[in-house]
Amino acid sequence: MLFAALLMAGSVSALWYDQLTVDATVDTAELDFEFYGQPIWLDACGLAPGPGFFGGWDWLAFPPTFEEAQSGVNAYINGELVDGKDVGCTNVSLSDTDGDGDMDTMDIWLNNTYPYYYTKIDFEVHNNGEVPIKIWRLIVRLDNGTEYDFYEINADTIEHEGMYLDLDGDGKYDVIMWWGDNFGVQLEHCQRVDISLNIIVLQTAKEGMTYHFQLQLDAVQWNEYQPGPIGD
Ligand SMILES: [Ca+2]
Ligand SMILES: [Ca+2]
Ligand SMILES: [Ca+2]
Ligand SMILES: [Ca+2]
Repeated sequence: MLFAALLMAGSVSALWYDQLTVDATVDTAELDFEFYGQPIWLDACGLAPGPGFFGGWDWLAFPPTFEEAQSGVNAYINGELVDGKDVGCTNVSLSDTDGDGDMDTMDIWLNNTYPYYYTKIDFEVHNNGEVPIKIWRLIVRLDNGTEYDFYEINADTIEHEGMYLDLDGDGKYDVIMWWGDNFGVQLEHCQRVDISLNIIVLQTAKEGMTYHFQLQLDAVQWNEYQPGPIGD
């Protein structure tokens, strides 16, 4: 009985579950989605020094105090420019980790950054499968293998208070990140949705470091959506 139940659970999960990275065996023809096109981000590495969106001068923003974060106040993200300072830069790259021809994983590098360094990444998610989907989970994966899962039920953490991440595992937070609210949004076949991330480097980060982390999105068939973990 137990064995049969497990088998059933396995096949059910294969139906509603497209884990965007790693395991091609859970990918189905019916449910598929991808990072669409090219992300756009501030202070791309390689830009010539200069102001604005097309220049390499660094951007600054100030994270909220702990009390402000608790009450849901976002950072003072006002895109202030450092006066002609071009020290750090941001790199973003998409990859197709399961070889099915669509981009499923985003890598983010913060190069030579320092406290209050600010960057913003805009990207699109596209339903290239056949069934309507909902974005269910965001996974943040660090170089040391640590993974953080976020769902609609804990969306406050990353939509308002901000997600604090210790990227190098030294026990001190390095960045705080905010994420636009797109959990549970239904995407029909061929539809796309815009998502943006704001990242601020914290005072407890090391200067001169390259910080790297990875983002992965999971979506489920629209009628299987739940605002938290499914089947655990
Ligand atoms: Ca895919
Ligand atoms: Ca720069
Ligand atoms: Ca892929
Ligand atoms: Ca750290």
